[in-house]
Amino acid sequence: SYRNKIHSNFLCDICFSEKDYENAIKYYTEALELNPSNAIYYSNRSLAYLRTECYGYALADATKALEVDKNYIKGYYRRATSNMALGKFKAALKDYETVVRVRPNDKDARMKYQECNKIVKQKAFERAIASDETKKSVVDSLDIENMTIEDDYVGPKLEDSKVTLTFMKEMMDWFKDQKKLHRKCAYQILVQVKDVLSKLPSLVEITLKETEKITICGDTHGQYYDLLNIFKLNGLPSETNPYLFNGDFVDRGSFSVEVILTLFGFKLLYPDNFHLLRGNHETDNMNQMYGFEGEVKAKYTAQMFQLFSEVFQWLPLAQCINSKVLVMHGGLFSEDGVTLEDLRKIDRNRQPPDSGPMCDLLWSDPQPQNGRSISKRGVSCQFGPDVTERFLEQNKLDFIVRSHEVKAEGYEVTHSGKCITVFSAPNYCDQMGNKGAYIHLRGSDLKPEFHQFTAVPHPNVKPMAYANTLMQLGMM
Ligand SMILES: [Mn+2]
Repeated sequence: SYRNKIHSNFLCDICFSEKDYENAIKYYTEALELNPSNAIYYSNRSLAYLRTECYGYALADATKALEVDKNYIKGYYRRATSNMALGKFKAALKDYETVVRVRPNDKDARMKYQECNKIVKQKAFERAIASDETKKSVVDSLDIENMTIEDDYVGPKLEDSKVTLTFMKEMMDWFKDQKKLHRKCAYQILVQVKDVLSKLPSLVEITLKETEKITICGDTHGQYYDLLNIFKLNGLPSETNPYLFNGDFVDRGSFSVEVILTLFGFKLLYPDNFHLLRGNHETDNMNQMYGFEGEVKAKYTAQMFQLFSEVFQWLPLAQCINSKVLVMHGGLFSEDGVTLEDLRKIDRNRQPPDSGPMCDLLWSDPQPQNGRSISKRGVSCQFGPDVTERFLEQNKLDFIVRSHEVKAEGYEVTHSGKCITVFSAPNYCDQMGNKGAYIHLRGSDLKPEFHQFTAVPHPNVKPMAYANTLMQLGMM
């Protein structure tokens, strides 16, 4: 009823204006215990799950809302958004279709239907050309040598086609002033880094000497100014100041191009002392929804996005330090018995599959209780302390370091110290109020040492500015 709607919107406003989605979820869960047949509560909790990236739970709640009241229009929108977030575009389209049928004069509904329909058609087209022969690399169709740099470009240029420390410093300052690197230089970096990454194994193994230390950073998600702050606090990367960035460099934050070109530049400058692992956001489906594809198209071209996609496919999936610490973006596996040898053998040059070890490395999350559960995200699984224990024992490891989840303190130690989460995007999406963190590991004892930091200001371009309109906050 109308009164009900006003009432629930009012409650929703209180919870959501504070951006305290965890408490909003708690609140609606309590409300549902008292009144389990309230479609609005399911629908509102679904939105809170969407905001906290629990797309599997969001989908379940939207479905439940529609079971309770199949005429509840918002339920269809929520279910559609959940499916979009999970890359299930056809299922999403069905719900938008329903809304348009019920409300033929609703312009907003029609617009969303058309936007979703466009994606479904585009995906069908992509599948059709993908099955024609093996896909050609963008590299073969580029003539970088003959790209000219216009006289009025006064920004950084590679020196003899090489990335140098001077170039890196100039480029970081250039980006800081919101200026664009010349496309020729961007292409040079991409082609060279593809070559470097493609020569690495899927599981990278490094050894730290007694006196050496490495810095491990988690998700950066296009927060370029926070990345610069990490370098300010912890020193620029160098041969004696090695870094490992653990995936999810792009999407959400609107300075993803700047983040990724900076990270790729350092990979070229210090290939043996600067490490990058793939996250679940270094993938086509995520980039289409969460901004990176849109950002590259806005700042450069669709062709350049294709090349980024090719490079992402060559990012390694895991890294082992001194045969004792295993680092990956997501976590452990849907089945017991996976060995380091299995990880070495993964044929990674592809979009990740829906299941199996490659999917799990990018997508899984730890859980406090033993065993495994269905993923709150709707992809891969959640694994308990016993799963971690068995994996470490079988592979003679001490602990794992993973990222992938925002944490209030920037890091979290779980599974009796054997599963560590690190997240390096402070005040994630300008909303979450969390700290960022990075970890120091020393060769002498491999004991994790945590360093926290807070967000720094950035120019007035909001997160998700380049994301698909259906994923933008006001649209859900
Ligand atoms: Mn992630």
